[in-house]
Amino acid sequence: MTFSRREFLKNSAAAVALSAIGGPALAASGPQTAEKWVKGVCRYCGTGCGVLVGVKGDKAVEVRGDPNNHNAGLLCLKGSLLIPVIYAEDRITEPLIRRGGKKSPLEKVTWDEALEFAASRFREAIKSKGPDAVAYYGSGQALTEESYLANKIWKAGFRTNNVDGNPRLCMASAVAGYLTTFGKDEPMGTYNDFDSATCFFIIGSNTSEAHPILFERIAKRKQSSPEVKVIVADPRRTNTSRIADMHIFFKPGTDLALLNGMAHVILRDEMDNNRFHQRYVIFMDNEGKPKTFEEYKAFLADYTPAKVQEITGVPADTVEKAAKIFAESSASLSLWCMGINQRTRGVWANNLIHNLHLITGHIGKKGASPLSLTGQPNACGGVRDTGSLAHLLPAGRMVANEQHRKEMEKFWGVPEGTIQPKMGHHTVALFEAMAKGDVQAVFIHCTNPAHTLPHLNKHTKGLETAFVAMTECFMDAETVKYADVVFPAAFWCETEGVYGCTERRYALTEQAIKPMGNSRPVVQILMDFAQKAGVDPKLIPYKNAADIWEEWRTLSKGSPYDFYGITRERLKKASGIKWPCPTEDHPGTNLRYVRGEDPLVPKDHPNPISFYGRPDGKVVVYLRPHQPPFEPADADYPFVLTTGRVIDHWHTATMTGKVPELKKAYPSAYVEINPQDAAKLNIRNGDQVVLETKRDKMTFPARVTDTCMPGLVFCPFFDKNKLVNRLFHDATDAASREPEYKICSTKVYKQA
Ligand code: MGD
Ligand code: MGD
Ligand code: SF4
Repeated sequence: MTFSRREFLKNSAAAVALSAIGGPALAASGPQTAEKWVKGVCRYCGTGCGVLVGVKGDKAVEVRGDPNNHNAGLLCLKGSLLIPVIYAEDRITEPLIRRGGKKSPLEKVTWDEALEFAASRFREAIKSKGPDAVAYYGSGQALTEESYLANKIWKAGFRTNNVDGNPRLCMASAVAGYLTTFGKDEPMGTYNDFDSATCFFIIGSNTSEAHPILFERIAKRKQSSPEVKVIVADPRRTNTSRIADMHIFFKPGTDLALLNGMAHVILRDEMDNNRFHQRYVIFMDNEGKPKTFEEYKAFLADYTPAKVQEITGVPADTVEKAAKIFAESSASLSLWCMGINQRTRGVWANNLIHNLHLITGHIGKKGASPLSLTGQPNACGGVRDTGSLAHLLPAGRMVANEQHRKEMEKFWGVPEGTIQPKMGHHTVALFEAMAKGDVQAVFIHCTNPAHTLPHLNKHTKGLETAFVAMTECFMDAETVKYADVVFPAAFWCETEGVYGCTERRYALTEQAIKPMGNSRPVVQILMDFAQKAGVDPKLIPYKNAADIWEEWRTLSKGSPYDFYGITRERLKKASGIKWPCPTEDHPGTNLRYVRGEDPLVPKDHPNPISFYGRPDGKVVVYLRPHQPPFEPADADYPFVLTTGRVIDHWHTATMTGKVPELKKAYPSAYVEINPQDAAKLNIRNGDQVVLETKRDKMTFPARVTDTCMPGLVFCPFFDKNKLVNRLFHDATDAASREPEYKICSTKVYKQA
């Protein structure tokens, strides 16, 4: 769809107006027509707001915020407008197959035929090329029971570790960051910390648009306590900055220098917490070699504020001030998201945020924590905790660790040696392997890779080449174009299952209404498919999702992820419980690793904090130098292109695009460009502007705004008619393999 300049300007105004009411937060309200209310979790972001679904007859009619969950009854606009998504016209309600290959039309068939069609192709692939010829590509939006089950079917049933998913595009750097610093994934803090923090250090997160209800809580805290300081570090002046005391504008991709610069100032001015780091911290270089505190200080000598100014463009005195506010506040809370994770040095950037907390002791007490914001509603609980990635096994275990494999083989009742010692393909490698024919059949669940993978021109070849079976609810998802089989999935409150959000909170969505048409719950689809594909039925002995939860809860017992006390019955009553929670009478944990709070720390432990994630009980401060992004701007491609979200759309807009209020706010993609750059290039608001990268070129209408710093342009990625990922490279972080969606170089010019 193309818009005239006039229409574009009109719609931009609508977007601003709607966002002004939609974010921060709304208490969802509407006509009280519901006959009953069923408890659940919002379908969208990793904030994990509790909802109540109002049901009348056999229909869902209304969504409200759950007053008993952390969101205290509030929902943002898209959360409160979930009902029209359920009843969207393009819901897929029958199984579909393409009999004659990728170019043939999708035809309605019976469940049996669709399942057999997919299963036979998986059997053939395994027979001809072995278990690694098949793969599962999942999602941080899948229910926990679905991800746990798929992980078991593929790793223990098919015997391949080719299990990955969109959390690789999202949280992988945060996972590797926590693992390297603390020895175990998942944060130690919770949203309760928002109510005690006196400094919010928000870096690479547009909290106001991507986690609106959390932003609302920060804004309230600041309003009620004038001593609270908010620092926002972002190369864009987003809506989040409007409550900031200090906005640190810096060149994209230079965070490592900024963070080291802040650490330099903290140590130079002796604002560190010597007692804390002497007791709990060890220092290491990139090769894992131990270093002394003195060596760390010497390493930081390269990051004087003046030097940091040269690298980042941040005035030296701003670096000084930010370091001082962070160190001297009574409780500093860091929040970060994709501006940090989606980077070729995303893991290092995570480590350097942890460093600030570990040298100052801003950790393990109320309000003080490095709290990585999770994007999807169940990336934490469903994928990270269940270990549904190519290198992981459940509850913090690793594929490469023989002992961990043996533990899982014993628990799953399969012979020793069943789980392969070699890691599976991470996402980018998986789609490359599909294009080469090494992976011949893939099962895609609850994600839309044909829209969201980086370097789309390259990676859609994988979808064109491999046999693709997928679950989906909506016909307009781009990946459906490449599907050989589409299994119609029950949507959100048409089925039941657990989500685990940013703060280690597990919460149950209960089934409120029947699945639409012939669609089915995905645990049922996975079990039927696996049986037909030849997986031993003993591996899948479940009647329903509750049985799977029971197994997973039991598996967590005694592990550092212990949530054995979170039974299905408790989840039905409570609006979420935070693990660790080892017994049924345990209320859940706010401050992980803290004696007297975390049940996994013995009450008589000699230290107030026990970092039990690592065998030596210590945490690591890393000496990580600044490194530039993969593709910085240069003379030929002089701008940096960055991509991200808008408040009213969820990723590929297959859901939010169905809601008129949301669609009207953001009907199509655009490019934000700084007024100085626009003036130089003679670009006016609404003009068609070409972005040309080394991969492709595309045209977008311009929004001339000082949101972006000069030299930077921003495009949202929700619009299927303007697949901005065609412009991107697919360079990944060396450790986490997360792509650098935040930075590529581009030419910018007005369309002739
Ligand atoms: P993004 O828009 O991807 O959102 O949530 P966020 O990460 O908050 O990017 C965050 C910020 O990174 C942007 O403001 C951008 O300017 C900044 N940035 C770009 N380059 C750099 C850099 O070099 N350094 C730093 N420090 N910052 C940089 C993402 C989160 O949102 C995720 S992961 C998901 S899966 C969810 N998706 C989602 C959605 O699709 N729509 C809405 N409305 N909310 C969502 N919530 C979740
Ligand atoms: P979604 O739109 O969330 O995007 O990328 P995707 O996961 O690919 O896809 C979810 C799909 O599941 C949709 O097609 C939806 O219709 C379908 N669906 C919805 N509900 C259900 C359900 O109940 N069951 C089933 N089976 N299907 C359902 C997200 C990904 O994008 C992420 S997480 C990140 S962090 C990356 N961010 C990012 C970025 O910042 N910039 C750029 N340029 N690209 C990015 N790509 C990544
Ligand atoms: Fe849903 Fe996130 Fe909005 Fe909460 S903040 S209502 S979880 S989209």
